[in-house]
Amino acid sequence: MLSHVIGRFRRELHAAGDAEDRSRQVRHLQALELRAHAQLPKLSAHLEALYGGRRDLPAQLGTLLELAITKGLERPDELRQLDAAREHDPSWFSSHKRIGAALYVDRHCGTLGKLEQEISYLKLLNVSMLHLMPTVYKTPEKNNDGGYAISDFRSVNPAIGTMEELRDLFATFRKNGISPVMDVTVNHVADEHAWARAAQAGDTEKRGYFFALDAAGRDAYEPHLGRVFPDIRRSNFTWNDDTGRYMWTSFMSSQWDLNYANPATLAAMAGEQLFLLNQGAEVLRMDAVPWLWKELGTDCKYRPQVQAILGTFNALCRIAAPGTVLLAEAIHEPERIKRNLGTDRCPMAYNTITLAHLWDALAHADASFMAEVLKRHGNTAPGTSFLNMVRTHDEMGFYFDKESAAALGIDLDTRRRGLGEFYGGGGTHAKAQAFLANNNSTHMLLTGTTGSLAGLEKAIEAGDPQQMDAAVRRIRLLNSVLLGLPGVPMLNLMGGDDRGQVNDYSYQADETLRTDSRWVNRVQRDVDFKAKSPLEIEAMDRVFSDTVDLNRVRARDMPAFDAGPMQVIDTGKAPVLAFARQNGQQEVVVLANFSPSPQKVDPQHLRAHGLTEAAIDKIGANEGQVQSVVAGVELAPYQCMWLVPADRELDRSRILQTDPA
Ligand code: OTU
Repeated sequence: MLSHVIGRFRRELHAAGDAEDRSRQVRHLQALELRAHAQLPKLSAHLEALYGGRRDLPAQLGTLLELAITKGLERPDELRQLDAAREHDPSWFSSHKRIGAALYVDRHCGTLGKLEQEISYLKLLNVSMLHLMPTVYKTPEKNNDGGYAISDFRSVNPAIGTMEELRDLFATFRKNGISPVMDVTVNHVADEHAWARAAQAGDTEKRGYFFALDAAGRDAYEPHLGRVFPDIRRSNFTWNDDTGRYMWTSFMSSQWDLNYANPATLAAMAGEQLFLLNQGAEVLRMDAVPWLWKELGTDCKYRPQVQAILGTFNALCRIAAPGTVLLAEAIHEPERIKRNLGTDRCPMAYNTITLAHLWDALAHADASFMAEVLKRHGNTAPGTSFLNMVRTHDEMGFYFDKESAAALGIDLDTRRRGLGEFYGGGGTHAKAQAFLANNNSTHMLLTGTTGSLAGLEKAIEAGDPQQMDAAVRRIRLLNSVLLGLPGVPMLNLMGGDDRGQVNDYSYQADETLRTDSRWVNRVQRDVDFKAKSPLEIEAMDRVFSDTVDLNRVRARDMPAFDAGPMQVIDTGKAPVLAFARQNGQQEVVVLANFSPSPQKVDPQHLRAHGLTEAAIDKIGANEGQVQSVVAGVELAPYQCMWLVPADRELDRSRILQTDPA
């Protein structure tokens, strides 16, 4: 099959273009053939899992190979060079120098042109991976789910810029070592997408990309399905007059689920992904992956075929654009999100452990649950990486590992109800909004920015410097742990986390947004100090300075935070999370006090990790100061330390001095 496909391309190339271009393309075709040959066994296995038994399976394989080769030949030279460089650096996306961030262009600075002027800001934060939220695409005017109802992956929202400006911005990012991340809503497209419009106009081929059910079909599936937005959506299906059918809409009514039982859908979506990669996107965020395969009588989530779909997308990217990576987005229990994570699926995946446990440990002043989960799920296989966040643009997802909870005798419903009360009940430093009374479990889902959840909003309202200080320390603690865990840390600029921005309640006055409280943590960037109290300005300054400092130390001084394992350390102190990281160059012990009281860590727990006599806290107030650990380590309230053995570190820092960063 492959040689047939390649042969056709070779013949076409020999008949086209000038001699120099022809030899360049023929050489690249050879590289593409080698990559395709390497991916063929996996690609064939994935298609067998999806479409085994279909007589046209070989033809489907041929279609996908042709797609990958075509897009590979279209790939610009500069991106081919990036591919070549990264084929020898497979962990390009997961080194300690990798720090991510995510923002809404419209809410952060307005346009792509203005974002280009923020390169120095991003470099000050040591951001080297930037997710442009999907409002950057052409989407329906209303009911577009914050950009996650995409009408055209090949058009930019005209209010934000043009596709040409986006390509130019990606090139500027590349020159500055920033990898662009773009969303691909692999589960659905907007009802205004060309495929949906064609289906509505009677195109039966495009209608086959979707689920267009009669009432009986809808009633057969519905009873087994959960509902993502139970308070906003009464059903997983939406009647459409033009198709005369109920369209499958797991999310908002404008988001039509795609039908991957139809191989044409798979090929079409793969084409959109390879298009985006050839514009210069380097990471594709595969949205809502659990929902990708529907099976009657099931809840249609995490079906085994999902991995085959992701594996197919990954194989095609490895052929056409090997210097890129797929990121699986799913917010569920660690065991389930790790099913999407693999070098033959998505090498990166959202990490729900940080999203749930950083806040759980803070609420309980107790990190033992987090430690238990990290022991089981904190590490990922070689060649893969978590994306670690304190918060995202969505609701807080308290998805906990059941085994770890059982091991500690934790009742999860009680735990979740307690967190709902702590963060949303109004009786603590936190200020969160209810998102939905989630009918799938007994806990209320919550929304809120890091600043408001950590206590900044209430401290500023109260004009209370002590509360403000505690809130700033909590935010520093969360970020210090995030930056030290295995994975790529993602700074949530969508919620203003670089500057401790608090909840933005303006959505409540917007008819089209007011039922979706996730908008409370999707803030308009607010750096207008005129309207702020001195206390709020001081808080923003401290959070920003902490963020800059922590990111700089990680990116510059912490090779032990490269992709690689962590080892949880039992210190006997429940409020303290302790773990060791090491690679050939450096050994680090991270100690994090999640309580408002000082905690002392006994030296016996440190010796096994190289900390016997003296240590340097790389994020200490006096960076580089040597401190004795013979008598143990004292942690102030909410303090985190990155401890390295002083003797080895001093040697290393001498090397650093001769080797300009
Ligand atoms: C994802 O949602 C996006 O992050 C949300 O912003 C979108 O609304 C949604 O997909 C549809 O595109 O984990 O895997 O609970 O937070 O569905 C899907 C609601 C997700 C979303 C959740 C999330």
